[in-house]
Amino acid sequence: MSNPATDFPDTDALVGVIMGSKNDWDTMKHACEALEVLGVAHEKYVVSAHRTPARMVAYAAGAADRGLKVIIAGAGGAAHLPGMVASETNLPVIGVPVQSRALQGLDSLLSIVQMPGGIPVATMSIGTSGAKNAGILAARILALSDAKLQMRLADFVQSQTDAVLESGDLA
Ligand code: RP5
Repeated sequence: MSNPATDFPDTDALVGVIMGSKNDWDTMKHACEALEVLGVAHEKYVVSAHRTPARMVAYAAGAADRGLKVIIAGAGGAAHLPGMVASETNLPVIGVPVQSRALQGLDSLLSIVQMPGGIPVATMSIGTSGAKNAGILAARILALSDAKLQMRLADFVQSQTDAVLESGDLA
């Protein structure tokens, strides 16, 4: 019998975006928005290392078989999710430190970035910029074997450059 807590449906997604709490969505939506802009199929789930550990192991261990190529994991505070996920899969894992209330995300950053040798997590900056960059980095990884995505990334970078130049210089 299937268990909705630990069984994940078939998917066409290439990137899995997971977060430790629904409260992380305000940050993690920036990863999904970047993937949307770049036309990268993705899925999103709340998966907590501490509150739903069995679900976390099931997601990470099954990710490659479900066709995912990259996992973006965001968490705040004692942010063990990215590292634990990286220990249960050989897919590249990108960690996003969510800004915490008590310590403004420094706790999240240090929890994610200080991985022991052998289990890498590509750690982004704290908060929304980190989440956005996580989406873009995932796209860059996928673009290594996707020429069309490479072109969309080049257009994206060019449009950023154009926007800065068009906004004019200081008076
Ligand atoms: C972490 O604890 C989550 O990633 C979240 O950032 C933090 C607080 O979670 P809530 O208490 O807001 O659900 O697991």
